[in-house]
Amino acid sequence: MGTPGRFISLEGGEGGGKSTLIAGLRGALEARGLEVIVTREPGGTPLSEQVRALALTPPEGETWSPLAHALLMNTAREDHLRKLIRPALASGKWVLCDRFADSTLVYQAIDGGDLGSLRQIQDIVVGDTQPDLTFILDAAPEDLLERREKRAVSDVFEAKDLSFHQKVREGFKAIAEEAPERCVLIDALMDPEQVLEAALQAIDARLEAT
Ligand code: T5A
Repeated sequence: MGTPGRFISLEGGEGGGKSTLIAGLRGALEARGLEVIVTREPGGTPLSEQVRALALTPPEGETWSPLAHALLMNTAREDHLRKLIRPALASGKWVLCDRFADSTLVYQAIDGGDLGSLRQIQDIVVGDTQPDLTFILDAAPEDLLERREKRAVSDVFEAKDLSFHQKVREGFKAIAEEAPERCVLIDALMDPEQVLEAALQAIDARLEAT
């Protein structure tokens, strides 16, 4: 068997620039001759994309409990890992994933999910398939307001107020402090080119990317 690929997740609050960074990373890594898969959570496989719709845009007037939400995210994740992420890594591809398990620990805990239970579910679903590297795009939520508004996304989290987004920021920062060997905090207010440069530097410092 050849060398396995690398798994990189991108995290942070809404509108932080994850999709923009992923596009840049894909180009830069492909230019190095690497095979790159870009995917997202919740989603990434046909079944998980259906779960995404159910989780993020439930029928009007309906809401999920934090536990049910976490189970949905992890149901989607199990399918995504089994059908796309693990096979891609095993065949030597690099996987760039727009959000992964850290998002469940942050968002569903803020909504009231019990952190111990969330971690237990995550252990079962994710197992050893932890990202090799996680970029957390960080900025004060008020500084990202304009960007968020530009996107015209309307899902169950977009409607929340600034204090919710502040908790999201703190949640991701806490994860970065807990797992410094995996996580790299990037200032999301830098120019897209500078954000990409910071990410590539971290890849070069921490992973073999040649
Ligand atoms: N969720 C997800 C959970 O609750 N639990 C879970 O387990 C998981 C996996 C959807 C929601 O799902 C929740 C969390 C989320 O609320 P999502 O689809 O990732 O998650 O939605 P968003 O976080 O809202 O992601 P977006 O794709 O909408 O935003 P991005 O990717 O962070 O930002 P991006 O790149 O689209 O950029 C936004 C705007 O800013 C500009 C872009 O051009 C764009 O207009 N921009 C910049 N401008 C200036 N400088 C930069 N550096 C810029 N980078 C981007």
